[in-house]
Amino acid sequence: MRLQRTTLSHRLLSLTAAVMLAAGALLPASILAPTKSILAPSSAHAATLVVNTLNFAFLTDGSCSLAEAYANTRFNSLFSLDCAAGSAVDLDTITFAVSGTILIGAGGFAHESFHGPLAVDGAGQTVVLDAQNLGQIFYNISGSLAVSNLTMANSGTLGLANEGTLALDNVTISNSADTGLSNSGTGTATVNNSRITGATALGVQGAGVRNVGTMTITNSLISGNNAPGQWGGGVWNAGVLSPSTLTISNTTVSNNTASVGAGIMSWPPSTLTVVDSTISGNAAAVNTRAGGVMESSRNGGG
Ligand SMILES: [Ca+2]
Repeated sequence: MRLQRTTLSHRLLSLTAAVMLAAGALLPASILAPTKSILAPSSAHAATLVVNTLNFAFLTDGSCSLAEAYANTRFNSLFSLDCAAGSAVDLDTITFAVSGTILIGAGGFAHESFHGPLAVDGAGQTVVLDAQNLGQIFYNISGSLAVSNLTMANSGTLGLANEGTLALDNVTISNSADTGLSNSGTGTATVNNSRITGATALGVQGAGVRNVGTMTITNSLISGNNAPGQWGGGVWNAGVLSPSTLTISNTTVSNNTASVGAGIMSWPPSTLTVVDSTISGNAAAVNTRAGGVMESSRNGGG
């Protein structure tokens, strides 16, 4: 898995670079020959970058696209003149002035600590970021990423991968080709009021949620995820380098499938705490007694 994520990171970074390269011909000469004032990390204060077009493309046309907002937060500068500048130090927030579906394709966004903290918030709009089964929309390699009030659909790989500090609020991650939400490394993820549905694990444990870090899930739904031939259809919780910790409260884990541990599968010495939650309708194909919650060799009902 580590190798897979490293490869993915490079892929996402390359894609971002490709977007920049493709956009080069459209950029003013002053940006094509960058000066320190343009591309060096900026000390600018916290910025709000307002996406006002559903066209994802990097195009200097007076409209701020999501690709351009990404670039400005990534380079902590005014890389695109169509959006506000980003900051390397203070929180950048990407908001939306339009509702609809933004076709991301393979143009996913890898966030790292040196980009500065980032929030992407669809509040006030109905925003769907659609990867069209091609790429991954967000990969938080390090640093702080908060995503709220939007849908991430049809990832071609992991729905959202986190190895830093991640906060999700009122987010839907649907129909991912691999695990919906993956938290690994030293990652800490906090999930509130969110839905993770329709993911299919590709040869790994954990279809809906895969936690090998520290994660809290509250007031959420994990449903309709499938781990064919694997363990943990709804949730997989296990530490690789150190025990993981997962707390689930006021959450429904339903109608997930796997070979074993269809609802939730936790592997000691990792810690799983489930409070005031509903575990129902999960189906294990191999160990049919382990449909709901399973911890190591112990069978669970539900
Ligand atoms: Ca533009």
